Order: sequence, then C-alpha cells, then structure tokens
Amino acid sequence: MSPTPEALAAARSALAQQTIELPSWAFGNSGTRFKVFGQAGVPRDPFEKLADAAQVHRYTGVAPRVSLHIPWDLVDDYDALARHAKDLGVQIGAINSNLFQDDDYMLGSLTHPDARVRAKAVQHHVQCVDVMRATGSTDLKLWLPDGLNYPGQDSIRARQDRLAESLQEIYAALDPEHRLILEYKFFEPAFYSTDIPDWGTSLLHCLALGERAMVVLDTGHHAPGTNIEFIVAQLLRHGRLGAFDFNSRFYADDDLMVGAADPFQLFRIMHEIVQSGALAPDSGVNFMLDQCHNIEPKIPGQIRSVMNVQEATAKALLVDTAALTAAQQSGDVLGANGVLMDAYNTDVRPLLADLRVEQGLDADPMGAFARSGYTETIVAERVGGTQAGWGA
Ligand code: PSV
Ligand code: MN
Ligand code: MN
Repeated sequence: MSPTPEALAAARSALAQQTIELPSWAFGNSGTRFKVFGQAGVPRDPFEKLADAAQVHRYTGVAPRVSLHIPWDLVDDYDALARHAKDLGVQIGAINSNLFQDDDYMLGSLTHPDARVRAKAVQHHVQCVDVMRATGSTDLKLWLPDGLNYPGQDSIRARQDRLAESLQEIYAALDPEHRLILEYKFFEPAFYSTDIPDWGTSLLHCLALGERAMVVLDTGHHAPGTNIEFIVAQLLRHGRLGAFDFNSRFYADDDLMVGAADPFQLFRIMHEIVQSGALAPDSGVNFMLDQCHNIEPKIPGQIRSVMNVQEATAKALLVDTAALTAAQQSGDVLGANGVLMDAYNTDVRPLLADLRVEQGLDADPMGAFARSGYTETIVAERVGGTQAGWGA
C-alpha cells in the first residue's frame, strides 16, 4: 500500500525538523589497531574539522552541530572556535571527554583504586565544562573505558561505589542548563568486566545523579543479537534516553556508517523513536553519529550516513499507525507485521529528494558535494593532515 498524501505531508514536516550531530573525529585520519591509512586533504586542526563538517550540513541541511572530543580538539581559544563554527553555519554540540589515552588510567579512571587518579579524571571533566561554557555546548558526554581483565583484579562492587562518587562530583560541576550524558559499552578495552557495560548500569547511575543525567546509546556497543529497539523504548518510557551514537556494526564496535550493516535495525529503532514522539526537536534526544571513515572518503561518508538516518526516519514516519494499532489490538500478527514491512519497503528517496529541493538544496547531496570541487581544494591546500585522535 502506498502512503496517503496526508501521511506524506506529515512525514515531510517531521523530516524538515530533524537534526543529526556530526563527530569532529570523523573528519581526521583513523584506522584500526593494525593501521591508520592517511588520506590527502584531511583537517590539520579543529577549525578545519569544523569546515569539513559544515560541508555535510551545506549539502544535507540537517547536520548543524558538531561534537568535539577533548583533548583531540584542544585549542587555545574556544570562543574563537565557536565563532568560527557560527561563521560556517554550524554550532558546537556535545563535548566528549577522554579517559582512555593517559598512562595514569591503565587500571581505571573514575573507578581507579587510587583517589589521586580519580581526582585527575574528575578534573578533566571540570575542564570540559569550561569548554562547554565557552562554546555554548549543553551536553557533557562520558564514555568510560574502565574495567577489569581478570577476575579478582579489583572489587567489582567497590568500583561501582567509586564511580558513583566521581560522577557525583562531575555532575556538581555542571551549570543548570548542562546535561551529563553517560554511554555504556559491553566490552573493550577491558575484556572480563566493564564498569558501565550496559544500559541498566548507565541508567542506575543517571537516576542516582539527577534529572539532567541521561543514557547514551551507541548502536555498536551491544552483544550480537541484542534487541536495541527494546532498550530505546524502555529508556524513552523513563525519559532517560539522552542521545544516540549512531554507527553500524557487523561484529563489535566497528564504527562503520550507520545503516550500512543493518538498515532494518535502524528502521526499527526509528520506529520506536517516532512512536514515542521522540523525534521532535525538543524531545531531549540528541541524534549523533560516532563513526570513523577508515577507507572511504570522510565528508561523503558523513553525507551518506546522514542520508541513511533520514531514510530510516522517513520510513518510520510512514508507518500507518492506525492500521498497526488496529492489527495489534485484534491479534492480527501477520497484519501488524505487514503494516510495518510496508513502511520499511517504501522507497523514500524521492520524498527526501523533493524535500531537499523545497529547502533550496540539491536533490542529490552526494553528487552535489562531488561536483563542488571542495575535495580537490582541500587536497591542494592542506598538507600534513593529522589523525583523528585514534593513535594520535
Ligand atoms: C567508545 O568506543 C566510543 O564509542 C565513545 O563514544 C568514545 O567517545 C568514542 O568511541 C570515540 O570515538
Ligand atoms: Mn560512542
Ligand atoms: Mn564505540
């Protein structure tokens, strides 16, 4: 069944308001633990990363914010960086702290047995809050690499107590308009026991902190087979889904382009978002990408990712909710599943192309960027680009 004109119009207006936040680290060189492949023309500093991110916004119209990672994006003058972003038509989004590249953190950061190391990790967040003040960012994003490799290495329970205390100190350093958003990941770099391995642990810490603490769901941070849309529904039900880190995984934390590995999963996630009304700009859910483009060109990689999120969202918006509810309530299992699959199988690309043209954009963002000559310009102008941060 094709969508009615009313359903298409409603989908268009919801899509016109959607925004997706880009990670600054997607634009620098990156790789795996085996090799970082350098690409010509990559940014040499955070100012150039913002310039590249602004290209993604320029051609998609829906990517107006850029997350920073500190200290990968360390600059002397954050006011100047925020002004630069504004001049480019974008703004600074979430500030990510970094607790995974300092020798002191070998046995943990916010959970470390030594109070000196914990204090150092807390202090790093106080500095991140200063960056938030200078850039107008409202989200402080924490991902904790802390954990154990061997049973008995440390007390699992004591680490949770230390974590709760450290998080309390960080939360107390926030301004009233700031949020603390807390990511989880089931393994890596620790392999036996991770200190925030799952959404339940993240949620418990958030509940203890207060209402401005929210869970971040990175789609790559789950065991194979995990029903991620269930987690989305559950967190939304409790008003604690603060943000997504979107990416694709075939195996673990692959950080590949969102929608590449499992577009159907992305659709199912967006269906829960739409059903809960969480797509609205004031819903409090920040739709961010957390990806690295190791072998593909970076700006087009981000453009494609943004488009993949838009396509999954458009399909979710086209679910015939009345028909779905009727089928669900009458116990029509196949009918209900059919309604969902009809929406998933709709080709939404013409709808999105029309919407872009209506917004004064090119119908084909990938082609328009390729034709712009931007890649050739940066390849000629930027010599000696640096790494995204991984392995830097
Ligand atoms: C950790 O794997 C993670 O997903 C966190 O979000 C980090 O901040 C990010 O990767 C860095 O790329
Ligand atoms: Mn992440
Ligand atoms: Mn990750």
